Amino acid sequence: MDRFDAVWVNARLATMTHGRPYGAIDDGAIAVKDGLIAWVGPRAALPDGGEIQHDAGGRWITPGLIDCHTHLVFGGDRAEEFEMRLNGATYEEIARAGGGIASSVTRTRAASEDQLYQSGARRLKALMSEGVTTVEIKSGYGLDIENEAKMLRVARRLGATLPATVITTFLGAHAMPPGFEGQSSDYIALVAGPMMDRIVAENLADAVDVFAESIAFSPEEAAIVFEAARRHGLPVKLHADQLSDQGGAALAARFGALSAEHLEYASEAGIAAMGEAGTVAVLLPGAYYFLRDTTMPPIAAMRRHGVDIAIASDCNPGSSPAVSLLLMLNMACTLFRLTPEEALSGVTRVAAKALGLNDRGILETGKRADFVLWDVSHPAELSYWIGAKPAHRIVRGGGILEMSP
Ligand code: DI6
Ligand code: FE
Repeated sequence: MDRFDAVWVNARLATMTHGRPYGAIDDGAIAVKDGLIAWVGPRAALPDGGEIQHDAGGRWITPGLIDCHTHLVFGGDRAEEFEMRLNGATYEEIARAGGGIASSVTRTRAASEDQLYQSGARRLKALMSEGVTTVEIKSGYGLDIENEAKMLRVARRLGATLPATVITTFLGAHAMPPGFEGQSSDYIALVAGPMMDRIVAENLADAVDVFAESIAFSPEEAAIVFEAARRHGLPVKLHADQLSDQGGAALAARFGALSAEHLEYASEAGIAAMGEAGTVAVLLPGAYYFLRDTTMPPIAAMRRHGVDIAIASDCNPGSSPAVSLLLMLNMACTLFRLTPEEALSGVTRVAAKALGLNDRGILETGKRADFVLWDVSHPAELSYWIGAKPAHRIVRGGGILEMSP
């Protein structure tokens, strides 16, 4: 029996492990067996045993990219609200007037499962064409039992039919649905009770998320949903302090959340608590950009308190209609002043941590053989170009993807 199924040689590896910048190995090799990395290191030390040899042509190889925060399953779009905002309305005003998330809820409820699958697949394929091999998808535009289950079934089907790992997150507490005006405690009881029971019974969610915000739910309401998630053994995450300081970062930390997202208005104390808890900060520069926010997330505090930073697209119809994770790397650097190395860690090693996955995100023996060959001469180019398509070949579970560009 061959020791390896295939060996990739003549590569420069950005392993994204600690130590050297990018965990770089100059003249590197990766051996694959049964979908996993069986060996990785300098080519000169590569043991014998590769049946098929692939020449990477001196290209850089990174782990497959991970988009750890998206809402890419939804009906319709919100281009008309984009126009309203350009004519002077704010995101919050549109939301309070019954638009915003609620208008996507109407369109998502009206869409069939096949329609949602088709439009979601288009967006997922756009992400994948840039080297994304793992993506998280949230519910949150159904907001009743049937439609939340429908969205999550579509997300599961995307993962089952397309060559990407899909992690699903139940975000029933995304906004108040029509019919529950002024009865948020009733709606939260539904989300934390029958809705979550059904989602769990059908194994539709890998995690639970809440939008804690003045236009959504209070920290106390988020805590009720988190308690229910805990009873079901599901990890939690939180849309925290995006538009105002709600104490979301500290709440996420208190529940040992995998991640807290957005965080533009998070306090230093909240960030410190996240550092203590090991909760990842997921930054979403697409939403910051698209809503023309001017309050930066407290990056310096995150660095000071040892909070790991991930970057994601937040792909959604209202605040970040983004289907390019590489553009988010560029924005993380230009808008948030992250270094290109921090940005790349944020869509590989740290993004895996934000999803609770320890089988991917770095090039290391035993991890999944998900990696990308790039037509770049330095990994910083992945953050530098705008609109380039530098992915040369995408390998997932050891196999070359046919859709490789
Ligand atoms: N924060 C966001 O940026 C998205 N969801 C959330 O909780 C926006 C969702 C939308 O506007 O449709
Ligand atoms: Fe989001």
